[in-house]
Amino acid sequence: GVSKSSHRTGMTVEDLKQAFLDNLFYDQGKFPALATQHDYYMALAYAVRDRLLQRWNQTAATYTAEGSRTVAYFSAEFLMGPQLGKNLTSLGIYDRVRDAIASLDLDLDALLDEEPEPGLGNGGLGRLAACYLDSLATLEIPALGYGIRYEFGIFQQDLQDGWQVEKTDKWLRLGNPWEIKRPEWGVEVKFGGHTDSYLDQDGCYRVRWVPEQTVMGIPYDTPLLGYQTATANTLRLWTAEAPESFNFESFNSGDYLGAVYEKMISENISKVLYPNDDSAQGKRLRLTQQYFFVSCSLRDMLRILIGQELPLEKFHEKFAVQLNDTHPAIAVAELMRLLLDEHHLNWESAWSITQRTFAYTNHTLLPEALERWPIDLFGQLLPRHLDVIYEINHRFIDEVRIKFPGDEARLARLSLIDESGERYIRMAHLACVGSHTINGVAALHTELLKQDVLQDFYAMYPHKFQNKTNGVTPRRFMVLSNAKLTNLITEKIGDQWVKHLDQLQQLEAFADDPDFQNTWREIKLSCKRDLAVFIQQQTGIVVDPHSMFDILIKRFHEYKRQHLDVLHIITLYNRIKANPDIDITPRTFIFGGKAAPGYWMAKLIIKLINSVADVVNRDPDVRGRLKVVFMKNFNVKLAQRLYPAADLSEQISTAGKEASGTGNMKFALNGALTIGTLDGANVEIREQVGAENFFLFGLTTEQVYKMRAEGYCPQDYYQANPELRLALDRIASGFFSHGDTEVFKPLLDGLMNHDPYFLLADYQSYIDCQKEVGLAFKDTARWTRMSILNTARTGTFSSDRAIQEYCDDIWNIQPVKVAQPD
Ligand code: 26Q
Repeated sequence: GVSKSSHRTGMTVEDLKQAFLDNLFYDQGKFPALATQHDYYMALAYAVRDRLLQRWNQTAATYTAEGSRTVAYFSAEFLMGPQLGKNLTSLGIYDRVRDAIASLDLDLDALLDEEPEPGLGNGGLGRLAACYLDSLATLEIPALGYGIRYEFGIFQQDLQDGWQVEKTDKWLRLGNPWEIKRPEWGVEVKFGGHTDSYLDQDGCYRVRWVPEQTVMGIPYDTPLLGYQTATANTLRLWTAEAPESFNFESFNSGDYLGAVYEKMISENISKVLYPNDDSAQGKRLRLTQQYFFVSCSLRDMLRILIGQELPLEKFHEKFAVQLNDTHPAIAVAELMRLLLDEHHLNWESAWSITQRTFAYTNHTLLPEALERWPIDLFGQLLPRHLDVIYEINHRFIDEVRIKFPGDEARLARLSLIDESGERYIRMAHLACVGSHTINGVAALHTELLKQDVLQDFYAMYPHKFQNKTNGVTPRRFMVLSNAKLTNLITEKIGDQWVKHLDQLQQLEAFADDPDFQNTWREIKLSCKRDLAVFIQQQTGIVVDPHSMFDILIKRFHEYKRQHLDVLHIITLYNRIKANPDIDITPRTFIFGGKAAPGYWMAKLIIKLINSVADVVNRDPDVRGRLKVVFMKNFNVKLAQRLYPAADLSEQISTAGKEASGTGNMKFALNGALTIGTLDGANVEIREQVGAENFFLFGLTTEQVYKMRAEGYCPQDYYQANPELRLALDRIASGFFSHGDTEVFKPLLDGLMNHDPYFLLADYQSYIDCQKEVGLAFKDTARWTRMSILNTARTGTFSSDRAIQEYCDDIWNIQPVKVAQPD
């Protein structure tokens, strides 16, 4: 067994301190006089990792011995956030480590801040994957997260003159103490070339893929410890390396540079995360990334299966694979290829295993975001998979023909191949056909999938459709990021709520208790003070912690309507300018979020926010009443500072566009009230907290559809609404842009002439609703009661609830107990 020397595993303050000093000397090669803050962070991280390893190995040994059924979560993105604080919380040694570090005259918060953000995702989808891995480990479900170890994660956002500027995210520069490289489990992945057919020894007709290029996939493993359990699951991310014998011809002909060039090309595969979270422009490298990690992962799973002496026919019994959107959907064709060509199963057996293995989660309602690959590009990269997909399609279309005879239009709509113009492969169709279950991520979203986006698949396979409303982990977004609120809740209702978030309901009993309300309010104020200090450090802007903190943080996209919030700010500003004595609830508007680098309109909206901020923050007429702050480089680290300090959560997407949202849940759990549309999970949040504790505005999805069908004319709203006109005219006049009347013209022209996201139609409803918000905030007792009820009633949005539903309804998997180390 493992030796139990206490400097590796001991949990007393003294053990932890010794381990830290030991690592500083032996791992970092430093002594205190030379050590940087980062050295201290690394020394502490390794001390914590040592304490994870026992549990990690114990978990792996248990799963191997028991041959446990395992979830494989396939995702092109995992937005994990920093690991040190999270692991301290999971191990239950946060306070002891703080003391150990303090005894050396160091500050734990400063060390935590040294950890670079592992930004291996764009936003909601990647963060959801991270929350789900946390819940899987906490619920003691055997699970593996499979993805890509991008050398550069999501770009770092800088601002220059109010414009977004992107910088490369070199998160690995100083090393990553959480991962362990496992070169012994490297696998080969092949690309390109052509297929031909041959007769094997038994005279069987077989297809052979003759690929052109090979790369190695090398796994890097990170332990994921559950909250106060012994279960430590694995996040396994793949890096692309050139195989030694990369290009025989180049090597043999003495073309050293040619060989090195090709090495460089193959290492490109895992170089950088695509920074789009919407459009699916068919880039070859993106498809290469997707196939690369999927192929590595499936081969890895086959290795595990065979290692446990299980037959291939049990693949779907050993593993449940969840496809996080269509990014890994090529797995359907790859598993078929592996079973057919490399393991010689017949089509029927291979297809049965494949369909029983996969389940598919859809995350979008935007038709332009559905992934499609041009056939030519696809066939060049994956010629054998193209054949397999044609065969899947052929058999599927026969099935449709039997169910819906004579309906040629339906066949064209359902086909895996889009033949309306240039020919494309439709990845969502491949995922739907190859999976046993298809799920949406909020109740409304799932209904819209069934009635709209995937209606033909719903007609074909109604039994495949399920809803699984998203959830978020309370360990990171409450316990770790909001210690003050956590302690208060635990004082009142005990500590079981952290794993059973429904228990927050017990707080309802205190919603009207004046003492509790006072403490609740003081905690919120204290979180706001902390944020105010940070804002001043970061931006130089002084904000008043007593003002309402009105926060909008998410990726920039027109459908998310950050510019509707801007119209509200300008409206308040105009009211104050017209009537300096007007009574307005003081507000601090806080924005954060990145725009895809090629998304010009989103970048223009960021520029608009910063331009309005410059004017508003400097105008003495509004002093003490309005402040506008754009926090650059929004990421998990920053998010953890913002949710606890929010009074108002802005969830203002056009109805029918946001699949779910998850920030909305993090805000509500931290006691923020929501102003929102009936979109995504807002609908369910409102149901839970009660209509009287939620600020609802805007068109419904049906109204949006109807308006669009009947012809929507945004100009009419502009003409009919003087305040709206004034707000738009202010922008057009150059008031916020030093007299420049051109810069925001594309934005304004878009709104006046098309307004596909109905800002002008929703403007008045939003402004009226914000007035109610302002009044409610002045009534402190009422606001505090509403805030408490938001926390008390949103326990259902825990990712534990979501994962339990996936386990019961999709994966059919049970927990496996791992023995606690002594
Ligand atoms: C696709 C092709 C090529 C390059 C990039 C992409 C790509 C990458 C990321 C497409 C989409 C994404 C991310 C989507 C996403 O984050 N969707 C959000 O998922 C959340 C979790 O379910 C929901 O809460 C949000 O409503 C949804 O917008």
